[in-house]
Amino acid sequence: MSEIPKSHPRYISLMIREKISKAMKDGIVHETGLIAHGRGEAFDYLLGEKTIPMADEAEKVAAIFLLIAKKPVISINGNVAALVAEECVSLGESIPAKLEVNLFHRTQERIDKIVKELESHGAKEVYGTVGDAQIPGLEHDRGICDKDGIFSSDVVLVPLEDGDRCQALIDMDKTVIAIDLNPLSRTAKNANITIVDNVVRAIPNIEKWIKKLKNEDASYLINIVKSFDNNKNLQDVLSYITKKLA
Ligand code: PTJ
Repeated sequence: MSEIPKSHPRYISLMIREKISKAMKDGIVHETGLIAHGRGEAFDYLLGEKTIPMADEAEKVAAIFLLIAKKPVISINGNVAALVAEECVSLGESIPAKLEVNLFHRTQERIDKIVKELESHGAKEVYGTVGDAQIPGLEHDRGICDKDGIFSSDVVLVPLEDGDRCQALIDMDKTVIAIDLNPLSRTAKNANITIVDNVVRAIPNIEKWIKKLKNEDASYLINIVKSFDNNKNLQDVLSYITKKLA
């Protein structure tokens, strides 16, 4: 990695770029993942590169859905593995939830590399290598998934998602929690719970909420979920950004 002095005003953002760039050279991130990252950076800049209150609220609700789920799964792609592999393993253990590698640009080589990356951070079992099921309505490799993983899940956490798969999972009656810095994306609009935050902040913050809420009474948790309105939350995010620009 190139040397970036800690005193640089954009140190964190530049370090994240370095991670993505290295992971692309290592074959974990697809080259278009760099473009996706750049788009994310632009939206993160508009948010002030911090977890805004609406994101924190969505992260809390996401934690509750993951806690009350019977078969929760965290979907992992190249960018997520590059940025938060360790944090996803830790989140999976805290819920507990399965991890499944599910790629837009699917190759066996990338799947194997991402599985190894997750295992190097302590993952004991990673789904996504079998590919013995198909998400209905998706005519693309991204529809391939594991029968014992995403296919039979009830709640799926999908960081950095493409809109079509998000909708297809909802059509399968799954609850979809999306993490997407772009509040205008199809994924953001389609998901049941949309977290407009950077994965590097969102994943650890969901885990913080898991730990805080794990022993709470079910009726208390259900009341929090009932009072959450995803469309309103997204509108509030857009108002937050526009006020910041004014
Ligand atoms: O690894 P693969 O093969 O599964 O491919 C992954 C990418 C990301 C290339 C693929 O899913 C893709 O093309 O995604 P999109 O359609 O470009 O969408 C990515 C979305 O994630 C965009 O709306 C970005 O704003 C958002 N995004 C990018 N970086 C981050 C992010 N959201 C949260 N945290 C980030 N760090």
